[in-house]
Amino acid sequence: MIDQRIFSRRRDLFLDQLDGKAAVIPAASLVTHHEDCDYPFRQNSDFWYLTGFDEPDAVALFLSHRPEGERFVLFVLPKEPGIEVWNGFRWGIEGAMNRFGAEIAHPLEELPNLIGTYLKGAEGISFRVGRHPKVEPLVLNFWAEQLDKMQRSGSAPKSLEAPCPILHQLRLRKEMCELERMREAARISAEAHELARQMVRPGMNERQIQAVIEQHFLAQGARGPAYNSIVAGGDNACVLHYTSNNSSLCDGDLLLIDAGCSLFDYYNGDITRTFPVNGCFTGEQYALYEVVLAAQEAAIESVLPGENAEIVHLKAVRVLVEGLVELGLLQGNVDSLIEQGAYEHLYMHRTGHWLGLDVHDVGAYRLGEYPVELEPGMVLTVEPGLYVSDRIPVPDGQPAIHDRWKGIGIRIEDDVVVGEIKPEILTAKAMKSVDEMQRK
Ligand SMILES: [Mn+2]
Repeated sequence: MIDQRIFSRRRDLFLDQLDGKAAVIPAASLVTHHEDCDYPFRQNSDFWYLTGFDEPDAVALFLSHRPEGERFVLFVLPKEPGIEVWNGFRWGIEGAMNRFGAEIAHPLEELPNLIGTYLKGAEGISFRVGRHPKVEPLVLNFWAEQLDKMQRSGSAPKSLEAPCPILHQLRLRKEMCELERMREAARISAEAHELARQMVRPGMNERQIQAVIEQHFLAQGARGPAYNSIVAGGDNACVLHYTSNNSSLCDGDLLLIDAGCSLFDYYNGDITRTFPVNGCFTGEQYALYEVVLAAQEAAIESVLPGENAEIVHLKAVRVLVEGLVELGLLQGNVDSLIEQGAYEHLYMHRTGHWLGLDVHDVGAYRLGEYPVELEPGMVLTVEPGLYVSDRIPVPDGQPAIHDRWKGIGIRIEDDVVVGEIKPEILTAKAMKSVDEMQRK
């Protein structure tokens, strides 16, 4: 787990950059699944990043305008044995201070009364509007009152700004301890993919494979799946967010699995592998698999300092389009096919995303006109694919697709750290070579 000193250092960095402003960062709330039942609790990643506190409804204040010793204030659900006997342990006020380093802590119900006292004197307020319906009116009312009084008081917060640019810039570059946790999430996720591939046989249901994968996550001490696992046989793999996972696996089809675990401190793995259900590629499957694998390997090679996510994407697209032209699934000049997007009926998504506390992690891909340069310690997924189905019409001028190609969906995804000299593939323990994907 991440040491408390790490959270404390992050708070110092955040407070430094707030520069006279006050930030209000709320925790997540429980979400109702159906009457009387909640979804498993999932902490807000910004709140977690700064506090390591895993309870719902708390609110953290970061007060860079206040003297030392009064800059990190937590409002938490108080200890209440009568409620804890139903819903479990709470750290309460004492725990918030002694265990989580809050300099001051209060019961949550005092937030409406006290928020003004703490925010007063701040030059601006840093708060994400539109996301926290219970806390937002408190922040806005305070600001409105201060503005009303400003003529006489002479001061009021001058701006309301989003905390995201500061926080997400910090979160984009992973610390050593974060990379350690991501290696662990990747290890468990990769092992689960290996287990799944070894046991798949024609006639099994997709759910049985999902169970094997998710059982391994839990048995290895992960919190659970990082996102809804995709276990998609045959044509189901051409539905990018297929999660019903309830079809029978057919002899002769491919199986695409996109699954990764989330650890208790919310670091995530995100892996996709595709292989034949019966252990043997058909000619068409083999040909397309080789193209996707070549595209993925070429793209991973460019996960280096100074490159950017756009370059990684274009590397993959070029290899995919070249391969598709060679196979007769596209026709024309490679450069103009890329320029026109004439491949998008076969490859309709981007090649990757940042990975961290959120699976689609925060951090800008572009700043204005310019793509963000990759730096050591950034982590992104590299996940090209090809999806051959009737869902998207073939664009004018491109060849009709013969039935023998249809129902093939392939994606190969690894989690990659931008390395000084070469990329570090966190998920390398999940096999992907053509030979490894086949059963002898
Ligand atoms: Mn992904």
